[in-house]
Amino acid sequence: MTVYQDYENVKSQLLSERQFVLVTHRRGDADSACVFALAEALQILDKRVEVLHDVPGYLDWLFAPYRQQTVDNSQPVCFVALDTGNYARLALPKEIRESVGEMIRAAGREDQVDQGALHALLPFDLVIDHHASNPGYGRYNWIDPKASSTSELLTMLLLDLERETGKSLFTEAICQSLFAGIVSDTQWFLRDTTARTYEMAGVIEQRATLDKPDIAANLMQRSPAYFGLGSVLRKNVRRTEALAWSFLDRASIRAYGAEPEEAALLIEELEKVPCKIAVLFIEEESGVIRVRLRGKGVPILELAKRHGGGGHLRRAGVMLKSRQEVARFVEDAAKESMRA
Ligand SMILES: [Mn+2]
Repeated sequence: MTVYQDYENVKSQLLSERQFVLVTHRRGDADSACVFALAEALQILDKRVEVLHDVPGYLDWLFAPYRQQTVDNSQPVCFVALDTGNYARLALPKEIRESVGEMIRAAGREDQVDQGALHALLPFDLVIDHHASNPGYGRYNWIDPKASSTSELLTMLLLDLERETGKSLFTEAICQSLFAGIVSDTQWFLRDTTARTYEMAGVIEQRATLDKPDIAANLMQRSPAYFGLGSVLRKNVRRTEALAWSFLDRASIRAYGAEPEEAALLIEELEKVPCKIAVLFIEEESGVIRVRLRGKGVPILELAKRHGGGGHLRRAGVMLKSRQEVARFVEDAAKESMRA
Protein backbone atom coordinates (compact mmCIF):
# COMPACT_ATOMS: atom_id res chain seq x y z
CA MET A 1 0.00 0.00 0.00
CA THR A 2 1.53 3.29 -1.08
CA VAL A 3 0.88 6.47 0.83
CA TYR A 4 1.87 9.63 -0.95
CA GLN A 5 2.98 12.37 1.33
CA ASP A 6 2.98 15.37 -0.96
CA TYR A 7 0.57 17.16 1.34
CA GLU A 8 2.73 20.27 1.81
CA ASN A 9 3.13 20.67 -1.96
CA VAL A 10 -0.60 20.15 -2.53
CA LYS A 11 -1.39 22.80 0.05
CA SER A 12 1.11 25.34 -1.27
CA GLN A 13 -0.15 24.88 -4.85
CA LEU A 14 -3.71 25.47 -3.69
CA LEU A 15 -2.57 28.64 -1.96
CA SER A 16 -0.40 30.02 -4.74
CA GLU A 17 -2.25 29.12 -7.96
CA ARG A 18 -5.00 31.43 -9.19
CA GLN A 19 -7.11 29.18 -11.43
CA PHE A 20 -8.29 25.62 -10.87
CA VAL A 21 -10.15 22.90 -12.68
CA LEU A 22 -11.42 20.37 -10.14
CA VAL A 23 -12.36 16.94 -11.48
CA THR A 24 -14.05 14.08 -9.68
CA HIS A 25 -15.26 10.67 -10.78
CA ARG A 26 -18.15 9.87 -13.04
CA ARG A 27 -21.24 8.43 -11.36
CA GLY A 28 -20.73 10.76 -8.46
CA ASP A 29 -21.65 9.99 -4.87
CA ALA A 30 -21.93 12.09 -1.73
CA ASP A 31 -18.17 11.92 -1.07
CA SER A 32 -17.22 12.97 -4.59
CA ALA A 33 -19.61 15.91 -4.15
CA CYS A 34 -17.01 17.34 -1.73
CA VAL A 35 -15.51 18.74 -4.93
CA PHE A 36 -18.06 21.56 -4.49
CA ALA A 37 -16.88 22.19 -0.94
CA LEU A 38 -13.31 22.64 -2.13
CA ALA A 39 -14.52 24.77 -5.04
CA GLU A 40 -16.43 27.08 -2.73
CA ALA A 41 -13.51 27.32 -0.30
CA LEU A 42 -11.14 28.26 -3.12
CA GLN A 43 -13.62 30.86 -4.34
CA ILE A 44 -13.67 32.36 -0.85
CA LEU A 45 -9.90 32.64 -1.31
CA ASP A 46 -10.55 34.61 -4.52
CA LYS A 47 -9.57 31.86 -6.94
CA ARG A 48 -11.28 31.05 -10.22
CA VAL A 49 -12.67 27.52 -10.12
CA GLU A 50 -14.22 25.29 -12.77
CA VAL A 51 -15.69 21.93 -11.72
CA LEU A 52 -15.99 18.84 -13.93
CA HIS A 53 -18.27 16.32 -12.28
CA ASP A 54 -21.02 13.82 -12.77
CA VAL A 55 -22.85 14.12 -9.46
CA PRO A 56 -26.39 12.91 -10.12
CA GLY A 57 -29.42 15.14 -9.71
CA TYR A 58 -30.68 13.41 -6.56
CA LEU A 59 -27.62 14.74 -4.77
CA ASP A 60 -28.25 18.32 -5.88
CA TRP A 61 -28.86 19.34 -2.26
CA LEU A 62 -25.10 18.83 -1.81
CA PHE A 63 -24.08 21.35 -4.41
CA ALA A 64 -22.58 23.95 -2.12
CA PRO A 65 -23.33 27.51 -3.26
CA TYR A 66 -20.31 27.22 -5.47
CA ARG A 67 -20.81 29.46 -8.49
CA GLN A 68 -19.88 27.68 -11.73
CA GLN A 69 -17.03 29.50 -13.37
CA THR A 70 -14.87 28.74 -16.37
CA VAL A 71 -11.14 29.20 -16.35
CA ASP A 72 -9.24 31.48 -18.70
CA ASN A 73 -7.06 29.10 -20.68
CA SER A 74 -4.63 31.83 -21.69
CA GLN A 75 -3.55 31.90 -18.02
CA PRO A 76 -2.02 29.06 -15.97
CA VAL A 77 -4.54 26.49 -14.72
CA CYS A 78 -3.98 23.97 -11.94
CA PHE A 79 -5.75 20.64 -12.53
CA VAL A 80 -6.89 18.77 -9.43
CA ALA A 81 -8.39 15.26 -9.30
CA LEU A 82 -10.42 14.24 -6.25
CA ASP A 83 -11.73 10.96 -4.83
CA THR A 84 -10.61 8.85 -7.79
CA GLY A 85 -7.94 6.18 -7.96
CA ASN A 86 -8.87 5.29 -11.50
CA TYR A 87 -7.91 7.87 -14.11
CA ALA A 88 -10.29 6.37 -16.68
CA ARG A 89 -13.22 7.03 -14.29
CA LEU A 90 -12.67 10.78 -14.09
CA ALA A 91 -15.37 13.07 -15.46
CA LEU A 92 -12.88 14.32 -18.04
CA PRO A 93 -13.90 16.47 -21.03
CA LYS A 94 -15.59 14.46 -23.78
CA GLU A 95 -12.67 14.43 -26.27
CA ILE A 96 -10.33 13.08 -23.62
CA ARG A 97 -12.85 10.47 -22.49
CA GLU A 98 -13.04 9.30 -26.09
CA SER A 99 -9.27 8.95 -26.27
CA VAL A 100 -9.34 7.02 -22.97
CA GLY A 101 -11.97 4.70 -24.46
CA GLU A 102 -9.85 4.11 -27.56
CA MET A 103 -6.80 3.28 -25.47
CA ILE A 104 -8.78 0.78 -23.38
CA ARG A 105 -10.22 -0.87 -26.48
CA ALA A 106 -6.76 -1.11 -28.07
CA ALA A 107 -5.24 -2.62 -24.90
CA GLY A 108 -8.15 -5.03 -24.41
CA ARG A 109 -8.51 -4.35 -20.70
CA GLU A 110 -8.47 -1.21 -18.61
CA ASP A 111 -5.56 -2.25 -16.41
CA GLN A 112 -3.46 -3.18 -19.44
CA VAL A 113 -3.41 0.37 -20.79
CA ASP A 114 0.02 2.05 -20.71
CA GLN A 115 -0.44 4.20 -17.62
CA GLY A 116 2.10 6.85 -18.60
CA ALA A 117 0.41 7.45 -21.96
CA LEU A 118 -3.02 7.45 -20.31
CA HIS A 119 -2.09 10.02 -17.68
CA ALA A 120 -0.46 12.21 -20.35
CA LEU A 121 -3.86 12.79 -22.04
CA LEU A 122 -4.63 15.43 -19.43
CA PRO A 123 -1.87 15.69 -16.85
CA PHE A 124 -3.00 16.47 -13.32
CA ASP A 125 -1.09 18.77 -11.03
CA LEU A 126 -2.68 17.58 -7.80
CA VAL A 127 -4.39 14.36 -6.73
CA ILE A 128 -6.30 14.20 -3.44
CA ASP A 129 -7.72 10.77 -2.66
CA HIS A 130 -8.25 7.94 -0.19
CA HIS A 131 -8.36 4.94 -2.55
CA ALA A 132 -5.67 2.37 -1.79
CA SER A 133 -5.45 1.49 -5.47
CA ASN A 134 -4.60 5.04 -6.56
CA PRO A 135 -1.28 4.89 -8.50
CA GLY A 136 -0.58 8.59 -7.89
CA TYR A 137 -1.08 10.07 -11.35
CA GLY A 138 -0.55 13.70 -10.35
CA ARG A 139 2.57 15.84 -10.15
CA TYR A 140 1.84 16.06 -6.42
CA ASN A 141 -0.21 13.32 -4.79
CA TRP A 142 -1.86 13.37 -1.40
CA ILE A 143 -3.32 9.90 -1.12
CA ASP A 144 -4.18 8.55 2.29
CA PRO A 145 -5.87 5.12 2.25
CA LYS A 146 -6.39 5.39 6.01
CA ALA A 147 -8.78 8.28 5.47
CA SER A 148 -12.44 7.29 5.54
CA SER A 149 -13.26 9.64 2.71
CA THR A 150 -11.97 12.50 0.62
CA SER A 151 -14.27 14.68 2.71
CA GLU A 152 -12.25 13.77 5.82
CA LEU A 153 -9.07 14.84 4.01
CA LEU A 154 -10.64 18.10 2.85
CA THR A 155 -11.75 18.92 6.40
CA MET A 156 -8.09 18.67 7.50
CA LEU A 157 -7.00 20.70 4.50
CA LEU A 158 -9.52 23.49 5.05
CA LEU A 159 -8.54 23.76 8.73
CA ASP A 160 -4.97 24.25 7.60
CA LEU A 161 -5.91 26.72 4.85
CA GLU A 162 -7.86 28.72 7.43
CA ARG A 163 -4.79 28.89 9.66
CA GLU A 164 -2.64 30.02 6.74
CA THR A 165 -5.00 32.61 5.28
CA GLY A 166 -6.97 33.82 8.29
CA LYS A 167 -10.15 33.46 6.22
CA SER A 168 -13.07 31.51 7.54
CA LEU A 169 -13.80 28.59 5.21
CA PHE A 170 -16.29 26.37 7.03
CA THR A 171 -19.53 27.82 5.72
CA GLU A 172 -22.77 26.03 6.54
CA ALA A 173 -22.94 24.55 3.01
CA ILE A 174 -19.32 23.39 3.07
CA CYS A 175 -19.89 21.74 6.46
CA GLN A 176 -22.99 19.98 5.19
CA SER A 177 -21.14 18.70 2.13
CA LEU A 178 -18.13 17.43 4.09
CA PHE A 179 -20.31 15.81 6.75
CA ALA A 180 -22.46 14.08 4.13
CA GLY A 181 -19.32 12.80 2.39
CA ILE A 182 -17.92 11.33 5.61
CA VAL A 183 -21.14 9.66 6.73
CA SER A 184 -21.90 8.37 3.27
CA ASP A 185 -18.50 6.75 2.69
CA THR A 186 -18.44 5.29 6.22
CA GLN A 187 -22.13 4.34 6.36
CA TRP A 188 -22.54 6.59 9.40
CA PHE A 189 -19.21 5.71 11.05
CA LEU A 190 -19.56 1.99 10.51
CA ARG A 191 -16.65 1.43 8.12
CA ASP A 192 -13.10 2.61 7.63
CA THR A 193 -13.19 5.07 10.52
CA THR A 194 -10.25 6.11 12.67
CA ALA A 195 -10.00 8.54 15.58
CA ARG A 196 -9.26 11.20 12.98
CA THR A 197 -12.60 10.58 11.23
CA TYR A 198 -14.45 11.41 14.46
CA GLU A 199 -12.12 14.34 15.09
CA MET A 200 -12.89 15.84 11.69
CA ALA A 201 -16.61 15.21 12.18
CA GLY A 202 -16.14 17.03 15.50
CA VAL A 203 -14.61 20.03 13.72
CA ILE A 204 -17.63 20.17 11.41
CA GLU A 205 -20.00 19.80 14.37
CA GLN A 206 -18.36 22.80 16.05
CA ARG A 207 -18.61 24.98 12.97
CA ALA A 208 -22.17 24.42 11.83
CA THR A 209 -25.55 23.39 13.10
CA LEU A 210 -26.39 20.52 10.82
CA ASP A 211 -29.77 18.90 10.56
CA LYS A 212 -28.47 15.33 10.73
CA PRO A 213 -31.84 13.55 10.50
CA ASP A 214 -32.49 15.61 7.38
CA ILE A 215 -29.10 14.68 5.90
CA ALA A 216 -29.76 11.02 6.72
CA ALA A 217 -33.20 11.15 5.12
CA ASN A 218 -31.76 12.77 1.99
CA LEU A 219 -28.97 10.21 1.71
CA MET A 220 -31.37 7.30 2.21
CA GLN A 221 -33.87 8.45 -0.39
CA ARG A 222 -34.36 6.02 -3.29
CA SER A 223 -36.66 6.22 -6.29
CA PRO A 224 -39.58 3.85 -6.96
CA ALA A 225 -37.41 2.33 -9.73
CA TYR A 226 -34.91 1.25 -7.08
CA PHE A 227 -37.56 -0.70 -5.20
CA GLY A 228 -38.88 -2.25 -8.39
CA LEU A 229 -35.44 -3.42 -9.38
CA GLY A 230 -34.98 -4.73 -5.83
CA SER A 231 -37.39 -7.53 -6.71
CA VAL A 232 -35.01 -8.61 -9.51
CA LEU A 233 -32.08 -8.45 -7.10
CA ARG A 234 -33.87 -10.69 -4.60
CA LYS A 235 -35.06 -13.15 -7.23
CA ASN A 236 -31.50 -13.55 -8.54
CA VAL A 237 -29.70 -13.91 -5.20
CA ARG A 238 -27.48 -16.99 -5.10
CA ARG A 239 -25.31 -18.23 -2.28
CA THR A 240 -22.43 -20.53 -1.63
CA GLU A 241 -21.16 -21.08 1.88
CA ALA A 242 -19.56 -17.66 2.25
CA LEU A 243 -20.48 -15.81 -0.92
CA ALA A 244 -23.69 -14.06 -1.93
CA TRP A 245 -24.19 -12.64 -5.41
CA SER A 246 -26.92 -11.33 -7.62
CA PHE A 247 -27.29 -10.16 -11.19
CA LEU A 248 -29.17 -7.16 -12.56
CA ASP A 249 -29.73 -7.55 -16.29
CA ARG A 250 -30.01 -4.58 -18.61
CA ALA A 251 -33.56 -5.38 -19.73
CA SER A 252 -34.81 -5.20 -16.12
CA ILE A 253 -32.83 -2.06 -15.37
CA ARG A 254 -34.40 -0.50 -18.46
CA ALA A 255 -37.88 -1.82 -17.67
CA TYR A 256 -37.88 -0.29 -14.19
CA GLY A 257 -36.30 2.92 -15.49
CA ALA A 258 -33.55 2.79 -12.89
CA GLU A 259 -30.50 5.02 -13.24
CA PRO A 260 -27.38 2.80 -13.43
CA GLU A 261 -25.96 4.60 -10.40
CA GLU A 262 -29.04 3.88 -8.33
CA ALA A 263 -29.12 0.27 -9.51
CA ALA A 264 -25.59 -0.07 -8.15
CA LEU A 265 -26.82 1.06 -4.71
CA LEU A 266 -28.70 -2.23 -4.41
CA ILE A 267 -25.41 -3.68 -3.13
CA GLU A 268 -26.65 -2.27 0.21
CA GLU A 269 -29.54 -4.77 0.11
CA LEU A 270 -27.37 -7.66 -0.98
CA GLU A 271 -25.01 -7.04 1.93
CA LYS A 272 -27.79 -8.05 4.30
CA VAL A 273 -27.48 -11.66 3.15
CA PRO A 274 -25.29 -13.62 5.62
CA CYS A 275 -21.94 -14.04 3.83
CA LYS A 276 -18.29 -13.00 3.90
CA ILE A 277 -18.30 -11.50 0.41
CA ALA A 278 -21.20 -9.90 -1.46
CA VAL A 279 -20.98 -9.40 -5.23
CA LEU A 280 -23.45 -7.50 -7.37
CA PHE A 281 -23.28 -7.71 -11.16
CA ILE A 282 -24.90 -4.85 -13.06
CA GLU A 283 -25.24 -5.24 -16.80
CA GLU A 284 -24.83 -1.94 -18.59
CA GLU A 285 -26.49 -1.00 -21.88
CA SER A 286 -23.22 -1.73 -23.72
CA GLY A 287 -23.17 -5.29 -22.38
CA VAL A 288 -20.25 -4.52 -20.08
CA ILE A 289 -20.78 -5.85 -16.56
CA ARG A 290 -20.09 -3.59 -13.63
CA VAL A 291 -19.19 -5.55 -10.50
CA ARG A 292 -19.53 -4.16 -7.00
CA LEU A 293 -17.77 -6.02 -4.22
CA ARG A 294 -18.16 -5.86 -0.46
CA GLY A 295 -16.06 -7.76 2.03
CA LYS A 296 -17.78 -8.31 5.33
CA GLY A 297 -14.85 -8.31 7.71
CA VAL A 298 -12.59 -9.66 4.96
CA PRO A 299 -10.49 -7.83 2.37
CA ILE A 300 -11.56 -8.09 -1.27
CA LEU A 301 -9.18 -5.62 -2.89
CA GLU A 302 -6.82 -8.35 -4.13
CA LEU A 303 -9.74 -10.21 -5.70
CA ALA A 304 -10.78 -7.00 -7.46
CA LYS A 305 -7.24 -6.33 -8.66
CA ARG A 306 -6.88 -9.85 -10.09
CA HIS A 307 -9.76 -8.98 -12.40
CA GLY A 308 -8.45 -5.56 -13.34
CA GLY A 309 -10.44 -3.57 -10.76
CA GLY A 310 -9.63 -1.53 -7.68
CA GLY A 311 -10.99 0.49 -4.77
CA HIS A 312 -10.74 0.00 -1.06
CA LEU A 313 -9.77 -2.94 1.14
CA ARG A 314 -13.40 -3.96 1.75
CA ARG A 315 -15.27 -2.08 -0.97
CA ALA A 316 -14.12 -2.42 -4.52
CA GLY A 317 -15.27 -2.58 -8.12
CA VAL A 318 -14.43 -4.39 -11.33
CA MET A 319 -15.58 -4.11 -14.95
CA LEU A 320 -16.11 -7.34 -16.90
CA LYS A 321 -16.30 -7.36 -20.67
CA SER A 322 -19.45 -9.45 -20.92
CA ARG A 323 -21.76 -11.97 -19.25
CA GLN A 324 -19.36 -14.74 -20.29
CA GLU A 325 -16.94 -13.62 -17.58
CA VAL A 326 -19.46 -13.70 -14.73
CA ALA A 327 -19.25 -17.44 -13.96
CA ARG A 328 -15.46 -17.36 -13.75
CA PHE A 329 -15.62 -14.35 -11.46
CA VAL A 330 -18.15 -16.05 -9.17
CA GLU A 331 -15.91 -19.09 -8.97
CA ASP A 332 -12.90 -16.99 -7.99
CA ALA A 333 -14.93 -14.95 -5.48
CA ALA A 334 -16.31 -18.15 -3.91
CA LYS A 335 -12.76 -19.42 -3.41
CA GLU A 336 -11.68 -16.11 -1.93
CA SER A 337 -14.64 -16.14 0.49
CA MET A 338 -13.52 -19.52 1.84
CA ARG A 339 -9.92 -18.41 2.23
CA ALA A 340 -11.07 -15.48 4.32
MN1 LIG B 1 -14.74 8.52 -1.42
